[in-house]
Amino acid sequence: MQGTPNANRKHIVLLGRRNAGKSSLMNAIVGQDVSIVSDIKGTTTDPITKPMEFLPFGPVVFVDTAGLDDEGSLGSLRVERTMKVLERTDFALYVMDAGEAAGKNGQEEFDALKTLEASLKRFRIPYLLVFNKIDLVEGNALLELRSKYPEAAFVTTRERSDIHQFKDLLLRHLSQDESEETLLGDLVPSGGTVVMVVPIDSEAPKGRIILPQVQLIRDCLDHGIKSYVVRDTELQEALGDLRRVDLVVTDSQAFQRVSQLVPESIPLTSFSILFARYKGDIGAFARGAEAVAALEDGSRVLISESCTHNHSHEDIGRVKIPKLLRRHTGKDLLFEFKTGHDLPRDLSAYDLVIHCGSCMLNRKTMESRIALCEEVETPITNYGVVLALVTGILERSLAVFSQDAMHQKTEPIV
Ligand SMILES: Nc1nc2c(ncn2[C@@H]2O[C@H](COP(=O)(O)OP(=O)(O)OP(=O)(O)O)[C@@H](O)[C@H]2O)c(=O)[nH]1
Ligand code: SF4
Ligand SMILES: [Mg+2]
Repeated sequence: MQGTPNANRKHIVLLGRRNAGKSSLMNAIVGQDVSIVSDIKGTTTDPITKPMEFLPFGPVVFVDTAGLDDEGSLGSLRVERTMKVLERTDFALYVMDAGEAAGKNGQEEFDALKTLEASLKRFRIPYLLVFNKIDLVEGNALLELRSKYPEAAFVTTRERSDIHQFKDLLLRHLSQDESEETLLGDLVPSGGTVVMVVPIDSEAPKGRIILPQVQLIRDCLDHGIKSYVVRDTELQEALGDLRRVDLVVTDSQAFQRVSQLVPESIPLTSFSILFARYKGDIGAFARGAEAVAALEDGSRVLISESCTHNHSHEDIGRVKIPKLLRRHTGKDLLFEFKTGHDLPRDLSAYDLVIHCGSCMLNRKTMESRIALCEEVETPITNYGVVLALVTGILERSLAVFSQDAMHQKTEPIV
């Protein structure tokens, strides 16, 4: 799992006020000095990431952040950076100095947590309150804290045994919050059969198949699903060979050709639709696609692309989608483009947001972005779904998801 990209790792973020011991705790958890520790407030200035295998849970990335109470103009920029990290946070550790919490200004500590709670709620981030530096608190005051916050963790980064126990507790929390994420393990029963169609044309990279296809094969193996990989030219023969096929997944470019070969009784979808569901919320994206019909002359459409360097996508976002959407709607649409990590602040100014496939982002980031759009009632969809819409294949490629699965990925189709 060494090569697991950060986009596929659970992001566990350490938050709290300056000097609470966030960096000390991160170093203790990962067993390395990755983040600088000092008694000077504001030592950590930028988010520090450390990917690791957190067994038996799996691949995670820990993120240490700057203190939330940082001051001055530079300080508030740092706080802004920390808050930005929330967008991609799957689980937060809120670190509080137990000595401060039990002291005469303790209320300040809890007020700071209360302020942050609104943001944690907004992005639906579960969190664990961690009282650190318990070695500095005398017995009775510590007992009082423990009885007031029975769900919290109590540690000192000075004690190795505390950290071991803390890691076990964290693992239990992570496993609790874990809903299984799968590309198609919930669509096809174990023992079922999937045929993948991978055209080998001039666009296919020489000598290999691309990562989404590899990931789908792995997902089938994980779920005991038999997968067959064929070119479009051998598809008909393959369908004849197999007694039963539960699902056909094709490259979108070949969808129309493939849909003529696959009988209506066999569900058919595309790699990009499966990934739109895996990396976001296919129900929200499908609703976003419905909003295309309501676009008018002068409607503002934001095209959001996460990487600034990906030239092969430039054509899709900047040229192909605007051209196809103008033709599909017959309207004079106004397109704006945004590349990079942030969405514009005022999303209510747009009639539709079309996001890239977000392969370099974790699922949480897309969920946060969808939530931000929903807050201001701006529909959001993605490249794969829009391309399926304008080429007339959306309906069939979504039919594999039952109504329930459009909102929650649970219902098997067979
Ligand atoms: N007594 C005691 N001191 C601790 C403990 N954990 C951390 N410290 C000390 O607290 C100070 C601050 O620790 P850091 O880990 O740098 O705190 P931080 O939250 O990362 O601080 P910033 O990066 O400034 O926001 C350092 O002097 C640490 O040695 C602990 O469990 N007990
Ligand atoms: S689809 Fe992936 S590679 Fe392309 S811009 Fe989005 S995140 Fe980057
Ligand atoms: Mg620090």
